[in-house]
Amino acid sequence: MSDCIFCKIINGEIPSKKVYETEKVYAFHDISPEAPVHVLIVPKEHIASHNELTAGNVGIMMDIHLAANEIARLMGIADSGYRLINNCGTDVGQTVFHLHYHLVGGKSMGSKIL
Ligand code: D5M
Repeated sequence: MSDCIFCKIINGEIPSKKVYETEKVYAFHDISPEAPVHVLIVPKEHIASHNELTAGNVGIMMDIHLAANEIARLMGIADSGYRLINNCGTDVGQTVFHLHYHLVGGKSMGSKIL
C-alpha cells in the first residue's frame, strides 16, 4: 500500500533497524521503545489490522508466531519472558494500520494486562 509507513519500511523506502526477516515477515526495533526489548513483527503483505484477518490470509499468523519465538531467542529473553501485543483499532491505541505485533520484554512487568 503506497501510503503505509510499514510497507515503506518493508520495501526499504524508510530506514529501520532490522532484527529478523523471512519471506513473509519483517521485524525491526520500535522507534519509541517502551521496554528494553521492543520489536515490531509485521507481515510483508499489507493487512490493515487484526480485523482484516480472514480464512484466506490467517496463515500469516503462523509465520508471525514462529518469528516471535526466534526473535525472543535472538534477544535473549525466551526464558525470562516476553509479551506479544496487538493493538486493533483506535480505542486501544493502534496508530499504524498495518498489522503488527509488539514483542516486549527484558524487564519484569508483572502479570497485569492493563
Ligand atoms: O504501534 C505502532 C508502533 O509503530 C509504535 O510503537 C511506534 C512504531 N513506529 C512508528 N513509526 C516507526 C518507524 N519509522 N520505525 C519504527 N517504529 C515505528 P501501534 O500498536 O499502532 O500503536
